[in-house]
Formats: sequence, structure tokens, C-alpha cells
Amino acid sequence: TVNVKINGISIDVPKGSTILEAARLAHIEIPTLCYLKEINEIGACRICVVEVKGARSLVASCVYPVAEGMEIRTDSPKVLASRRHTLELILSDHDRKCLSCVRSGSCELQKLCYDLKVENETAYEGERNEYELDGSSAHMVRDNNKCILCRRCSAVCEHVQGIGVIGANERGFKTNISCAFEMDLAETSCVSCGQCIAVCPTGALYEQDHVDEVFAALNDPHKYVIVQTAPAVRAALGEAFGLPIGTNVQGKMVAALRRLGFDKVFDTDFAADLTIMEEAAEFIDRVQNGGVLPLITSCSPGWIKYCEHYYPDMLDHLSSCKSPQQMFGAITKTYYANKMGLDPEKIVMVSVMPCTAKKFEIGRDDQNAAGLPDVDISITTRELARMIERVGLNFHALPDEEFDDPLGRSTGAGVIFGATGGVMEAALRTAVETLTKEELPSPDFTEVRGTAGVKKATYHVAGMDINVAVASGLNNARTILEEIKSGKSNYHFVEIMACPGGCVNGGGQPHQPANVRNTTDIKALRAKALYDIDTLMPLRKSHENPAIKQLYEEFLEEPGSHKAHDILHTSYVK
Ligand code: HC0
Repeated sequence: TVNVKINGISIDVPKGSTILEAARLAHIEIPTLCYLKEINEIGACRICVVEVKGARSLVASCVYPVAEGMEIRTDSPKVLASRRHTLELILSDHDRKCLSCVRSGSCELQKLCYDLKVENETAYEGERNEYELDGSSAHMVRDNNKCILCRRCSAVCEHVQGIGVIGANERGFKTNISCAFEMDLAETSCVSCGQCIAVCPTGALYEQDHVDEVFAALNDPHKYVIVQTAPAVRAALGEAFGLPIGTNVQGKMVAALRRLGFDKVFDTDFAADLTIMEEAAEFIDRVQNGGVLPLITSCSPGWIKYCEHYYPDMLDHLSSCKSPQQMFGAITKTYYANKMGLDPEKIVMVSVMPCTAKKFEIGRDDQNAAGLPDVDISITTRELARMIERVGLNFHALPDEEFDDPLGRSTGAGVIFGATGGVMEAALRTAVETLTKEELPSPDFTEVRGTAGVKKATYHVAGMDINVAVASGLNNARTILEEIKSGKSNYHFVEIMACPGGCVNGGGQPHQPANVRNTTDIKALRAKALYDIDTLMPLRKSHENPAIKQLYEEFLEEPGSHKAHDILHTSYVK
């Protein structure tokens, strides 16, 4: 350790710490804007400046290492004035339309201006850049009039996802974050994961907002509006209402959706169970009949787009299963509509997802089992929170309610889909029992749990070794794909999710500011909420779901049947 003095208090901190980290140990939170731990450590925004005795100027605490005997002031008038000036300069090229900004209340710039009492918004009034919005892609909008050039978005795109379709263009006053050659985002190889939105401190990046369309459907007496909610939404929606990260709000979420006026409130977890039935059958078929291995999961649309853009030669590895979101819509507009005597044309299928790529997925080809789009509107967890706020529902006071039957029934296997490794574990629970024809002593496959970016395990099943791998985050996906291509590994089954940690950390989840992201393992806390639900479920294996059994008996016949293929499977674009 080294001993330093921060604001007059002496403290021992680990050698090699930055001043920012050292101050945190002294319970002082130095504000930051550009800094994201291990992702964007560039010391560029100058908000985190502090005084170091003997240094010629203020230093950026996020990158400046401590040294023995260092005397630091984080709170001096000089420091606070400098931060205020920096904010005034940022505001001089910011549109300052905060009243109805999508990030009002969760904007990190707004909070800093408030905390530092930046009263004069026009201190450096002068020439301003004016940018057109880029709303070319299905999932997001870029509003550079609100961009503060922190580069968190381009850092996450390049360093975490390994994609790098956005970055700084031009120089000096004209510097702006955009795509190469001024292309629209839709023209690039962006995979729609939305991780850039999740890290953006302001309203410069946000999802395409479909809230008004959902309200219009709910207010249309000729429509029958059905909602499905993804596994990971229940583990994060509460954060939008101030609840601790990792609070399971399933019951209140269902109650809120009912009060918003949805005719049926169903659970994507049901379709996750259905996916497992189809994917486990596909896996067993490939193992027993010499099919292409490893089989790779296909439920994360960001991952699918990545595979299509960057690894088209590996598309034969992908499961042909549609994602649970799409399977849900397909079953709703065929089996359920028929069973209930509903006209599929009048059904509006809305999904609530932790994901922005789902907005893109609903428009993919071959996702229309009933001759209509399987899913009509996909909104993010954040958009659902906005709907709840818009109509004034007191979320905290809502009772806990249950999903509707039968498409609200699920097992523990369905809910863990939302965390990295969950699809693998759910599939193993069913595939192993199908292969061995024996009940598992325990449904837990703990080797594939946890937030590590890459996980590997081997299971001995019915006389053979089954090698599995799980990757989340596209840089990690690339590692596994390159391993497979080089022939160095012998996997049978691989799960890939586009977002680090899986859907719990999707690009559509409630925002958490950088100081929380830098100090808390958000994805681990949200994942825990899902595994806790799984543990308490009476049924924990997809093939035990009574509503799934009924669906096969009444309609689909058996996993992998011709009918199941027509309705629940798809193909990919080379
Ligand atoms: Fe997921 Fe899904 S688990 S992708 O992460 O497979 O978005 O939560 O809904 O479709 O079920 C997202 C989450 C889903 C789907 C499911 C899968």
C-alpha cells in the first residue's frame, strides 16, 4: 500500500490505484463523465480533475496513479470551478432541451450540472453544431445535439463487442461521433445490441420509442392486445422505480401490465421452455445423426446478426429455432388464436424485452407463422417503465399478480434464459433426461453459471462426453468461434449471447450511471434474481411444463415435427 492524504484525511490505499479509486476508499465519489472502468479510461472529459500538491495543473483522477505521501484535494474552490467551467463549455454545444428528454432524470450531465450548480447555461454562448438525427436503424436513434463526446459508446462497441462501427469523425469543434464515411447506422454492420445506449450518459443515444404505438393499440377497441415479458425484464424493471438492483418485480410488473389494459399478460418464459423442447430435439438429432456440431444457440438477435455479418461460414452451426420472443408470437397467432376463437389479424402481439435488437428481430424475414408478423411491437424494459409512469401507476403500491393461463406458465428453466449460461443449463436439463431416460439427481449445472465471459464444461451423458461452451459479449463470442474454426476444440453445444452477462445486461434495461456501473456487478445481481426464482419454482425443467405438454398434444405433435418446423423454425441470411 501507499499512504496518501485526501482532503486532509490520511489513508492507506493499494499501490497502483488511481486517485479516483483511492478517493472511493475514503468514501469520496469524484464525479466522472467519460470514465468507464476497463472500457474507457482515457481521462478526456476533465470532470474528474483534482488538485495534487506540487503538480503544475489539475490532474484527471481517473487515470492519475497515487504515490506515497501524495496530498490530494478533491473539493477545493479551484477544483469545483474547473468542473463548472467544463460543464459550461459542454453546454455551449448542447441543445439543452431537457424538459422532455428521454434521459431527463437519469442524465449524468443533468445531475452534474445540478450538483455543481451550473446556473448560467449560456456562459459560453456562440456557434453551435446542429446535427440531423440518425434514426435509420430499427432499434435506435442518435441525436448528436446531445452528445458530449465522452466516447463511452464507441469504446463499448469496439472493446467489449469488437465491432467498432461508431467513432469520432472530423476534428476540433466539428468532432462528432458517427459511422465511417458518414454512413447511416443502418448501412453498417451494427448488430443492434444497444450496449452503446446503455453506457451513454445523456440523451444522445436512445431506443426507437414504440410506446405511442402500444398505447394506440390498447386504445383501439377492435384490437386484442397480448403482451409477453422476457425473463430478464422482471429482474431490472424495479430499478426504474428506485428499487435495488436485482429486485424481482415479476408480480408488480404483471399487475402493471393488466392495469395498462393488455387483454392477456403472458410470459416469454413459456416460449423459452418451448425453445428448449425444439432445441434439445435438434441437438440430440445432430449428435445421433452426424449433423453439424457444435450446435450454437440462436435466441439472441444481436448474436445472429453478428454471425451473419462476421461469420457467415458458421451459419450452419446455428440452431434453426426461432427465438422465444418469435416462437411466442407464432404460437399466439396460430394455436392460441385458434383455441380461443380469435382472429389473428386482430391480435396485436407486444413484447417487453431487455433488448434493443428484438426491435430488429421482429422485422426479419420468415418470422410470420400465421402469414402475419409473429410479433408486432417490441418495447424495452425502459419503455415499459415510461408507460407505467405516463399513466400514473404507483408501481410500489401495486399488488403481486400472476400471469394469465396457459401461455403464462413456465418452469425454472425458462426464467434462467435471461442470464448467460441459462439457455445451456435449461437445454441440458431436458437433453440429458431425454438421452438417459432417467431423472437427473439435481437440475443444477453450476459450471455454466456466473458472469465470466467464457465458460466451458464437459458432462458425461449416456456413455459419451458432451463438451459445452458459453460466451457472452461479442468479443468473447469471437474467441469461441475462432477456437471452433481452428479445430482446437471439440464442442458439441455452444451458447452465445450478444450482451455481456446475457439479457439481464441487455441494451434495453434501465440505465445505471457510470459510478454504479464502475463499482457494482449489475449483471450478477440481476442474474441472481433469476436463479432465485428458478430455485423456488415447483417445476424446473422445460419438458415438465404442463402447458407445453398440452401444446404438443393438441397442436404441434412432437418436438421437431413438420408442423413445429413450419411454425417455430427459421433460416439465416448469408
Ligand atoms: Fe432474452 Fe430470450 S432470454 S433473448 O436474453 O432465448 O431479450 O430476457 O426474452 O427471445 O426467453 C432477451 C431475455 C428473451 C428471447 C427468452 C431467449
